[in-house]
Amino acid sequence: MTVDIPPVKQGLKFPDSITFNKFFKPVRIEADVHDLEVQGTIPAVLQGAFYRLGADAQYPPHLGDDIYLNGDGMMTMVRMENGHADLRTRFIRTERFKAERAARRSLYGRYRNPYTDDASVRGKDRGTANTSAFWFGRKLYALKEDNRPTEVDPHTLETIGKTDFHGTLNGRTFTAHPKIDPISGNMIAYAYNSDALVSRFIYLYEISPAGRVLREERFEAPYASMIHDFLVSENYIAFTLYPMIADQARIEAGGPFFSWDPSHQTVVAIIPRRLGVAGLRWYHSPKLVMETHTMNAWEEGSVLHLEHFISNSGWYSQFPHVSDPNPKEEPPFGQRWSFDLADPRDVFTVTPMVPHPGEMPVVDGRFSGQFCRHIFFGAINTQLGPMLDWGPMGPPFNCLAHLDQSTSAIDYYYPGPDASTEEPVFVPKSPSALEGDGWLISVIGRRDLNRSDVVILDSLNLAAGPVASIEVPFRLRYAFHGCWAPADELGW
Ligand code: V55
Ligand code: FE
Repeated sequence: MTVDIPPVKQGLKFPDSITFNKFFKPVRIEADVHDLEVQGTIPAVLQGAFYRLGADAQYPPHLGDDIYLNGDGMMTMVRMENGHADLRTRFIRTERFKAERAARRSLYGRYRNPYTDDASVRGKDRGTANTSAFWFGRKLYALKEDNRPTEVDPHTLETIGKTDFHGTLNGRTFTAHPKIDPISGNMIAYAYNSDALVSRFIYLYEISPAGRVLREERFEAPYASMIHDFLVSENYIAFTLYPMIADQARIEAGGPFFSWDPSHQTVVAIIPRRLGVAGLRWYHSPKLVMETHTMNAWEEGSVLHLEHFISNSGWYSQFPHVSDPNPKEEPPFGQRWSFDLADPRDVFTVTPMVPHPGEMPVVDGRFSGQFCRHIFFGAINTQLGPMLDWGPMGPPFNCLAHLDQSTSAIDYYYPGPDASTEEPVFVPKSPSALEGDGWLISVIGRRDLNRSDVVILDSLNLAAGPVASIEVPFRLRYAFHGCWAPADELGW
């Protein structure tokens, strides 16, 4: 009698590419570590949880290689209680995650391109829920701009599921960068590619803390492009649109979802919040640039100031140039764009804010939409130390920075020559603390130790170094955006 022994399948292996090797190799650990080691003292006001969301990868891509942005959502929680810190990490259980886990391999193809998927998942939801952990209305969301928000249990990090805000959200997508209006408490949000895989319509939403869409409007952009972030002041909403173009024919041919097409212009849409899209005005940037992330918008008389990070090139580490096979990616710099709305002309002024590359900014959310004196961000300052090895999204930050707009002085936290910083999350020191006086939480990637620290810094004295450094006993894969949820809102 003979027995059929099935052949041994090839072992699972991630490619040795910039997305998947060295310090950016997928981590995939779903951890529960109680009482992390803490150096220093966690401030007493930090009772609650720090969340961050990024892209990990459950399986090597079946198409060979991939971009970093296409990974599976992985949430980190550091729960802080009376100076103690507990860690939890969980993959978001998207339809994609569940289908690939069941198949024990990658089934979904390129970033936002359903034409590259395995036949077994054709037509299935392909969201990755990997960009932003967002706390609003006592709920925790995992956001990715190509899909609806995914609700996550803030205690267990279990995936609850996608939300349509009690049936009030019509679109199929939702931004990863909503803003909370500190005056009304409502969320101001938008969606693009919401009514089709590729669309020129942009939808605006205002959502109550009870989780209901109160207002929806739409307007048409001159082209269908990536719209990753936007700006909200007390009375205006603004979008910087740049030609990271989505091309339906190229997508259907299995190509990249976006590519940088310099035949289009960078434009700004300014929308008065009360009047809505009926009052929309378009401005044309004389320079072809890309907005990466926004800091803040505020008004001074008839002038609207938009503060954001701006790059003079496309984002070639993720998406190609339409014709140049070897384009040079430029780093983002902080700029203030000022629009005198009393002037009927299509003009604005540009003022540089930061003398070196920076990104991933945050302001004190209690004051967003008004002038914020203090701006915090990740930066590359080669006067502090060397550049780190290029990662899958370009050169990593080597410091955290605090720009004081009243003096133009910049204060830095430099974590050492083999360490990178991530987006800082801001928590005020008390409800009555002055604007910008808080604690910054950031994750430090320590290449020399192949692990991560969660650091807590005095926002107004970064140079003093962390007041607390929480040791994570393994490496957290570089993530995108995080938030803080206070214990009283969490119901702890
Ligand atoms: C960005 C990030 C994304 C994405 C599109 O930072 C743009 C920009 C993490 O995913 O899908
Ligand atoms: Fe972002």
